[in-house]
Amino acid sequence: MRKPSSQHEILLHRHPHNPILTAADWPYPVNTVFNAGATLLPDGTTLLLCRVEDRRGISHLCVARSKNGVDGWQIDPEPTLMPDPVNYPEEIWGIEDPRITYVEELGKYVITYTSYSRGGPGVSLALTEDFRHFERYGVIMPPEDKDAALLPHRIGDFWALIHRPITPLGAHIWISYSPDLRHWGSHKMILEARRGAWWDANKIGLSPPPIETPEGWLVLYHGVKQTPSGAIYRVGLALFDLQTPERCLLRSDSWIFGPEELYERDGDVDDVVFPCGYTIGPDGDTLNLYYGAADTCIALATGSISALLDWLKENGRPSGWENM
Ligand code: M1P
Repeated sequence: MRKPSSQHEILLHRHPHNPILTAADWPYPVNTVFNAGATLLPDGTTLLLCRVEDRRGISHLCVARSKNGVDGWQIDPEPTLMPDPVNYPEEIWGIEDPRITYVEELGKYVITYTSYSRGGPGVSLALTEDFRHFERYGVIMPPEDKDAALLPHRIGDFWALIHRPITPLGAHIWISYSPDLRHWGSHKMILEARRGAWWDANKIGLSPPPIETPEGWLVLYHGVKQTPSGAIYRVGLALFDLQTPERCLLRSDSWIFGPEELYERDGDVDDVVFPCGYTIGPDGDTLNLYYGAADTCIALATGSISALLDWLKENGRPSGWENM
C-alpha cells in the first residue's frame, strides 16, 4: 500500500462521498465515466461535461448537472456530444477530456477537447451557450497534442491556449496565441517535464483551465512517472505571470495530490488522478476540483486557492533550474 501523505500538508481534501459519479449512475450502458470539464451555470448549478467511454472503447461527452456539485446529479438521458467522424474525421476514435472556459466577450463557453484521429490525438474546439447546441471549430492543434484549455480573456489582442503537444523536445506544456480562435501561432514552450527520477519526469500536461488570481495564473498540471508496474499520474502546481502567461514565476518541487484511495489506485488504468475542471465557491476562494480517478469514475477534492498560492510561494521555485 502506498503511504498516505499524512506527513505533508494536505491541500486538497477528498469528498467523503467519493467517487461522486460512476458508470452505475448512467442512464444508458457505458463502460466508464471520468475526466470531466466543469463550470458553474448562472443559477449556481454545477455542470460537469463528462468523458464517457462506451463498451467499444470510444468516448463521447455527456452533461451531468447538480445543485450542490456533489449529489443529486441529473444526467442527460443520451450522449450530449457524440464524435462526428463524417463531418470531423479527426473524431473517428472518439472525443475525450474536455476543459471548459466561460468567455465573457463571446457570451459563450469554449470547450477544448481531445479528438482521437487516425493520426493520434489532437485538440478540437467547440462553442456553446447552453450545452445542448454546439458550434464545432474542428481541429485547432493537429496531432499529437492534447490537454488544452483557453484563457478566459484575450492577452493584449490575442486569445491564449495552453496545451501539450508531443514534439521532438518531448511532452511539455506550450502556449499559443490566436486572433480568432481558429488560426494559432507564436507557439512557446512554457513548462518542461523534468527528467530522471522526478514525479513529473518526461511527460506533463495541463490539468484544468488555469485559475486567474491577483498573483498570476495558478496552473494545476499532471506529471506522469513511469515505473516498472505502470505510470503514476499526480498533480503539481505552477504560477504564471498574469500579463505574460508564458512566463513561469514559480513551480512546485513536489506533487500536491496523487492516487491514494482505492478508487484512484484501481480501475481501467490504475494510479491515475486526472483533474479537468473546477468550480469556485461563493467566497471566491474555495476550489472544487473534479478529477477522473483510475480512468473509471469521477471524484471531487476541495481546497483553498489562497492556501495553494501560499504553499507555492513557500515551496515553489522559479522554473528552469531543474533540468540543469
Ligand atoms: O490514462 C491516464 C490518462 O492518459 C492520457 O493522458 P496523457 O496523454 O496526458 O498522459 C489520457 O488518455 C487521459 O485521458 C487519461 O486519463
